[in-house]
Amino acid sequence: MTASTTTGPARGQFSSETSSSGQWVRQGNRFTDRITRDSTSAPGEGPDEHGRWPVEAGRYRLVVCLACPWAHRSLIVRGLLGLQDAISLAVVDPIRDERGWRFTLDPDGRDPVLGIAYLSEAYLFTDPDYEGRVTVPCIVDTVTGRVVTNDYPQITLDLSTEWVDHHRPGADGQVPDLWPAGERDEMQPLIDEIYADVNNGVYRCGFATSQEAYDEAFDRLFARLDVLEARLADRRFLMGDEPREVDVRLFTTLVRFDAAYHGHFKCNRSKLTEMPNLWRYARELYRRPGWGETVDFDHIKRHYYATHEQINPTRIVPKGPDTSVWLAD
Ligand SMILES: N[C@@H](CCC(=O)N[C@@H](CS)C(=O)NCC(=O)O)C(=O)O
Repeated sequence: MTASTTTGPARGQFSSETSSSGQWVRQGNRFTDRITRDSTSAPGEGPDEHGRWPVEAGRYRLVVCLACPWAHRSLIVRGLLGLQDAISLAVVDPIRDERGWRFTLDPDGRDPVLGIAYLSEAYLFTDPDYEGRVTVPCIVDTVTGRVVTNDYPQITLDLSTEWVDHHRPGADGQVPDLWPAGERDEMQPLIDEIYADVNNGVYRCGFATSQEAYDEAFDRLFARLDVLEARLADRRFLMGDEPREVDVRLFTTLVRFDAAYHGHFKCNRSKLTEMPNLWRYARELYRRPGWGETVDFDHIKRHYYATHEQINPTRIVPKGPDTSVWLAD
């Protein structure tokens, strides 16, 4: 008899996002406006009638937590496309308190541009009735103080397609095409599978509150990793010789795998270092300009182990694993 049939699903980490069978079901993204080239708003104005804000260098602030894989995507893409001068960056403390993400890494505990101490202030200013989780990444408008978007899959695509006039040679010394029109039809299904089974799959393992839900998420996760392991047997990156958007999305989960998901989320059939092609691939990305320099293992470990109280009530952060393997010969 399994744990869940004897005891029933436990209360979830986020009970409003836990199904009756103990599955983790992620909340939707509340703010889905976009910053686009075809916005009909003038500079300094808010969104047009279609929720499109004007592209303007220096106007918007990207808010990230360095521990968060969804936020990490936008940090990598912003750097690879050389958008650092066009879109400023705010980094929150990896540990949330009962009011959520805090700007405690900044002088006086306030974001110097937005002037707020908690990200929830921007969310509630934008929507006073908002009751969901306040999440990173998000883009905040520095003119009005409103949250434009926390729609993380769209944020990176828009950095590639809508901010082209502000692309500069990025970390790589070039402007990579992360979302080539001719590859999108092949890339999108891969992105969707990786999201369902890997990016979100590790959370479905970690936040499951029944044995069946965990088993199902675990099996799907490693089945998908096996498929990706096979795909990378004869490809340098997922689409070929150059990294693409899909590689950004897989990398941000892989780089957290051994440090957080293997132990904290019980994703422990194999370590990343035990899957040779995925390990070769992740390490190669890590060593490229604009990738490894965005990884903060201290923030990653402290965030996961010290934030999810129901999974790790002692909040003890493990000393291992040895992350020097990422750069070792
Ligand atoms: N926006 C998505 C994904 C982004 C996300 O989950 N970010 C996490 C950090 S990795 C977050 O901000 N969590 C805040 C919380 O759980 O209160 C969501 O709502 O689930």
